[in-house]
Amino acid sequence: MTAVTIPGLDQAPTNHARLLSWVREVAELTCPDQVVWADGSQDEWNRLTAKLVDAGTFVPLKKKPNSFWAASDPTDVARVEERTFICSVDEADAGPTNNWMDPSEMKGIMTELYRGSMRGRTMYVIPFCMGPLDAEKPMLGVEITDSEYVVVSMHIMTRMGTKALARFGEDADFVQALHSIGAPLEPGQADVPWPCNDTKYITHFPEERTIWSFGSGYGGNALLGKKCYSLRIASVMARDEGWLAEHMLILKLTSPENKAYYIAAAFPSACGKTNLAMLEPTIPGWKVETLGDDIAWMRFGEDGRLYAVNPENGFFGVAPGTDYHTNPNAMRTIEKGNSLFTNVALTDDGDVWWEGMGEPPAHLTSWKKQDWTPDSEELSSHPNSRYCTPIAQCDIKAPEWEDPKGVPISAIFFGGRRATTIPLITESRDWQHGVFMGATLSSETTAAAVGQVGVVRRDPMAMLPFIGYHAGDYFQHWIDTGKSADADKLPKIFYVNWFRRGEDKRFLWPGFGENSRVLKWAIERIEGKAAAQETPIGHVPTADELDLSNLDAPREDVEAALRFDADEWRAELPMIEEWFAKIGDKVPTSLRDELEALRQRLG
Ligand code: SAT
Ligand code: MN
Repeated sequence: MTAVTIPGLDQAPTNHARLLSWVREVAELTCPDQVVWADGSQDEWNRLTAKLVDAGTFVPLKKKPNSFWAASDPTDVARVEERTFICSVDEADAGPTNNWMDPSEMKGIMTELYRGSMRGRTMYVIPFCMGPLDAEKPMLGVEITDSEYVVVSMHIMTRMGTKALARFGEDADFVQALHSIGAPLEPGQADVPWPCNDTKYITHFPEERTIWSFGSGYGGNALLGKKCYSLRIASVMARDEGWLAEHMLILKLTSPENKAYYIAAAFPSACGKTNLAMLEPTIPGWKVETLGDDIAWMRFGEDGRLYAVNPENGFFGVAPGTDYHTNPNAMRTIEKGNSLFTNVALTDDGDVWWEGMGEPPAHLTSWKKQDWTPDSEELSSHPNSRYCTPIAQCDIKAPEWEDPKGVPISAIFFGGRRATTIPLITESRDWQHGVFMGATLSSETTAAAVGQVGVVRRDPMAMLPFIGYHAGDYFQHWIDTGKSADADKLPKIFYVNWFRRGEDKRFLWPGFGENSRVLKWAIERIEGKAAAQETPIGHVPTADELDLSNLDAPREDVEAALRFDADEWRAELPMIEEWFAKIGDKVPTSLRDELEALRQRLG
C-alpha cells in the first residue's frame, strides 16, 4: 500500500513525530486538495484575506486600513450550547451541566462527518500558543481547519505560525484541535461566501486534551484556542494541576497615589466584560489599563499570591452598543485597522456601523446583506456581531500584558445581568462565601448563545457553558484553591450587578465609566479605608460610602441600586436550592453550609 499523496502534506516545517502523524491521519480522512502549514506572516495574511475577498466572504473596508467586513450564514451566528459536548470517559465526570456522549461513540459519528469533508478545499495546520510565547511552559496547540476565515482570525486572537512552532521542539505536548466547516466542494461546484453545515458538533475529549469541531465557522465554535481550549480543556488541566482557568477580564487600576491593583472579573458573554476591561474612569486621578477582556488563567506565584495571564492575543468583542461613549478605547483600537468585523452592517462608503453608534446613515447593507434604512424593522447588525482586533494596538493595554509571570490579582468580581435582587456591589465575608456567590451567580441570557434571550439562569462563575468537567467538582476546586493559600494573600471576592432596574424598567446605575466608582470602593475596602454595611448577603456600601462626586444620576436611583431587599432574597433561596439540587451530591458541603447560613440570616 502506498501512502496517499496530497500536495503540501510532506512539506511540514517540523520533525515533531506525533504532530506529523496526526496531520497525515486527518488529511487522509478529510481529503483536502492541499495541506498548508500556517506561518503567521504578513504575506500569509495578505494572501488569505485576498482569497476571502475573491470568495465573497470578505469586503475590504475603505475607511479602516487592512480591515474586512464579513457576514456569516444567518444560521451560524453564535455558540451552539445544545451541540457542545464534554466526552469524558466517565459520564459522571461531565456532570449535569454539560452534554455528554461516550467518546468512542462520538468519535465514530464525527469520523464519518469528517470523511471527505475538506474535499475541494485547503487544509491549514495552525500551530499556536495560548499566553506568552516566552512562558517557561508554553501552552501549545495545533488547529487543523479548512476555513481561511479561521486562519486569519487566529492571526489576531493567538500567537501562531512559525514563532509558535519554534516552541514545539520534537516532542512537546500540545492540544489537538480539529475543525472542519463540513462543506466539501465537488469538482466545478461553486462555493458560497460562508460555507458551513446544518449539522454541528463542538466536542471535547478532556482526558486526551483534544477538541473536535464540525459544521460552524462562528468564533466560539471555530477559533478553538478560545473557549474550547482556554476554558473547557484548560479548566480540566487547571483542576489536575492546581490552578484556575476562568471566563474573566483582567484590568489594572491605578489610584491617585499611583498604587497599582489588578482586578479579574467574570461576567457571562455579552454582559460588558470588554467595556469594563477598557473603562475610562469618570473619577479624577484613577486610571484603568487593560490586560484581557475574556479569559484569565490564574496560578499561585512564589510569593503565594494569585497571578493572572490572558491566554489571548486579541479582543473578540460584541459590536452593538460599542461607541465613543460606552467604550472609546475599543473604538480607538479598531480605528487603527487590522481588524475583522462579522455580522455588523456595512456603510455605502466602506465602513462599519452597528446599533448604538448614534444616528444611523440613510442607507446600509445589513448583516443579512439586505438594503437597510432607518425605517427598516430589523436590526442592521446581529446582536452577537463581533469585532476582532489585536490587543497590541490598544492604546491602554498595560505594559505588562505579555508578562509570562502574569499579574497579582487583588480582587475578583463576579457579576451578572439581573433586573432585581442583586445590589450594585456586595463584598464577600471570606473566600468560601465568595465562592458561594460565584457558584450561585445568575444572569439573564444574551445573544452570545443560540436560544431564548432574557431568561434568568444560574451561570456559576460565568462559566456555565465552559466548565470542562463536573460543576460540583469545579466548585470544590475553587474551595480547595482557597484552602491551599494564605488567606490574606487571596484576592477579595465581590459580587456586582450593573443592570438593576427601577419599576419603570430604567437602569438604576449609569454603568460604563461610572463603574470606576464601584472599583474605587472595592480597592478602598481592600486597603481598609472604606466603610460598608453588614447585611445577610455580605458587606454592601450605602450611597454615602461610594464616591458619587459629580455623578449625573438621581441619588434615589443609586440607593435603589445598592438596596439589599430581604424579600427578594427570600424569593431567591428556592432558586438556589433548585440549582444545587441540579448539581446533586457533588455540591461541596461548605457551599451547602453557606446556603443554610444565608437562610438563617434572612430569618
Ligand atoms: O464564544 S465566543 O468566544 O465566540 C463569544 C462569547 O460567547 O463570549
Ligand atoms: Mn466570553
